[in-house]
Amino acid sequence: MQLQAITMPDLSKFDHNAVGNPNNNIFGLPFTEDEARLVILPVPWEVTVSYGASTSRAAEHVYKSSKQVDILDTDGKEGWKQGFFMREIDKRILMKSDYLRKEAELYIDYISKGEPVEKNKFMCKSLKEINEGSAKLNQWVYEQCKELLDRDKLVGLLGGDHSTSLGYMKALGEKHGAFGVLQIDAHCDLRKSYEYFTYSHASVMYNALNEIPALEKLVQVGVRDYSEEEWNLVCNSNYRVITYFDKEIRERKYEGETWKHITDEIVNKLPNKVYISFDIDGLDRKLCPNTGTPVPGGFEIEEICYLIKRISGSGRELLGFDLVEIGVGQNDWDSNVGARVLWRLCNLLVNNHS
Ligand SMILES: [Mn+2]
Repeated sequence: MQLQAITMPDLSKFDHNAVGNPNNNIFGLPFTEDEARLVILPVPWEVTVSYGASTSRAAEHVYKSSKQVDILDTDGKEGWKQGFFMREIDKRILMKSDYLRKEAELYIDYISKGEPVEKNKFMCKSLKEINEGSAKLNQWVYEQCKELLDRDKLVGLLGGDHSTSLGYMKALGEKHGAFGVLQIDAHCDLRKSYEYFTYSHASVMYNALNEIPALEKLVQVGVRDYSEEEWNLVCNSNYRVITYFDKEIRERKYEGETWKHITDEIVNKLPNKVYISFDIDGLDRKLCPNTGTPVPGGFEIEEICYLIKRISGSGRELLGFDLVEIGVGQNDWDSNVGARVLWRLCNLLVNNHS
């Protein structure tokens, strides 16, 4: 592979304590894509969401809120100086998502009344269109991520719903071989074609396990809402899937175990290469009030950052991350929190590689 010449960004005129220059990119940083070590790929897609919609608009809101984040890498290494850059939101993807979302709403409404899909030609056509559109989206994400990885960029995917990260995980598997996924989530996302949507947000890890042989271990933390089908899949996975339920973690803490002790155990379950799939609903709802499928319970941001730092500290390689299911509400609280989580993830990823 030919390595491209790395253009070092000139930060001499950049005052990170000053008011943000509106012409700058995410977090008010002055990097171009070529200069940036880490590229954020927005994926404005939420066709199969089952409850609250809005996450297809999250990336533009997070981008706006990111300008308010103070540029300080609290984990130490000033990783941001290597450059973060967010690509423009692809309007065609957003429009396609809006169009198919409308079809999905009619379809979900229809099947929720217990009507059989096979008997309704219109519904069959909708379902086909949605499944084909989702497969195309996966291919698009795969191609974008592959191209970035081939240029030796670190990639952070910003959803969109949780289905958006499948293509990215595929590209990583091809590039890196065996790897593990740390999934922070209130849900397992292990349902087989939920509501007959092959690429449902609720099926992303089921599909990843099926379609990505390099994915050797899936470690889920914070799960507190799951079906019997998912529970059986975890139990019969021969430890390919290990789930740390929110309830279990809390009970262990009540019994006096420390988060440090529990994170030691979680880290030890992971292989040497780790991808982080961060569904914002893994956090306490006060931090993501408008996420699509909120559930009581959940983590503080710092608990998750600590876990990721411990993975880094163990010598494991962080391959990349996604941050998905951020909602958009009346005020900018969701995107404000989202931008701060994104900032931490970007720094933790870059610091792992320096
Ligand atoms: Mn999820």
